[in-house]
Amino acid sequence: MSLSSNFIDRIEIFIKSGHGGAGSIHFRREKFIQKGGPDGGDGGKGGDVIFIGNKNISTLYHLYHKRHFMAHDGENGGEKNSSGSNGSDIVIDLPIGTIVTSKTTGKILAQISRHNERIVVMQGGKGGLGNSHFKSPTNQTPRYAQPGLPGGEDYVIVELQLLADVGLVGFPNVGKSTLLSVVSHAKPVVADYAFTTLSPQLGVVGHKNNSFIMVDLPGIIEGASSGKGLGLQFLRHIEKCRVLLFLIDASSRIPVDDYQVLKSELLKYNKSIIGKNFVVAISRIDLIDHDLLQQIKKDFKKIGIDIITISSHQNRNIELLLDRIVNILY
Ligand SMILES: Nc1nc2c(ncn2[C@@H]2O[C@H](COP(=O)(O)OP(=O)(O)OP(=O)(O)O)[C@@H](O)[C@H]2O)c(=O)[nH]1
Ligand SMILES: [Mg+2]
Repeated sequence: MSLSSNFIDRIEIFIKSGHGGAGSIHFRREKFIQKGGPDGGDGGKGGDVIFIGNKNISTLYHLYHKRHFMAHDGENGGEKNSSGSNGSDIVIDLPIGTIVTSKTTGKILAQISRHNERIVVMQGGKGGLGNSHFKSPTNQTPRYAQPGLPGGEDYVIVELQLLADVGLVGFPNVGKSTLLSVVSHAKPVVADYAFTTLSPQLGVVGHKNNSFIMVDLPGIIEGASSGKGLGLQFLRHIEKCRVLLFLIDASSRIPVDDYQVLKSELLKYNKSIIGKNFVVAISRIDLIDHDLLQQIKKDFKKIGIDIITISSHQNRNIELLLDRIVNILY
């Protein structure tokens, strides 16, 4: 599976279906036949705008540089009853779990749930009938043909519902990116300061015949739910993960407090987030001594949380952590 680190989960694009071709007004002209009848052919149908589910893509990055998607117009009808050809459709690949909403009406136009699922979101205009259709006993020479009908056009919002199987959630600088770099081939930037990660980074984690997508999200700070730090934008990302992996720094003053603050920020943003499955991991345990680690375990036990204590640098308990995640996912 190819994943782009240029992560985009919501984008506005313009879509337009094709105009139908006009019917033709034409009369047969043959040698020695004085008055040939009408032989104007029909216009072709305009192309449709079609979305198709593609399990091999997981972001909307491919839409980023294009943004305008237009199907072709149908051709006009011709003489000798020849029909104009239909305009070709425009087909847009979307990851599974994408919702497309009209910007104009707010209506959901498509919800992609399966690989190869095809949804025609905008029909092309019908082609017009040529004048040969309008011959009648009283009108042998109809000088009329239908025009093609227009297609549609709209700005639509394309948005991923599901971002990843597992989302890394924590304060800045707790080692989220480091963990992702240890469990996957992703190479997020790691540095000893807050807000190193500014946009989500995806990685594929393979573990004992299972694989899942983990996303490293920008750090949360107290007040994030009211827009502090990187604010609401990444809380939206958290909503879109199946399982949350809370990462709490062992070397922080009181780790259990950090956990409570983190949880309450999420709750303030959206109560349903807390109903998600989650795992709490204490990171960077190589920075603290044995006694402190025991204290942290006790503190979390008191609030009924079974933590996993890890060190990405020393590769401690990483397998155990992945076991637990896989157990929840599968
Ligand atoms: N001692 C120790 N340091 C670690 C460990 N994991 C990460 N670090 C260090 O902690 C610092 C922050 O790591 P990052 O992975 O960038 O942290 P982050 O949570 O992604 O930070 P933001 O992107 O700013 O939110 C870096 O200096 C890492 O080298 C660990 O297991 N042990
Ligand atoms: Mg980071």
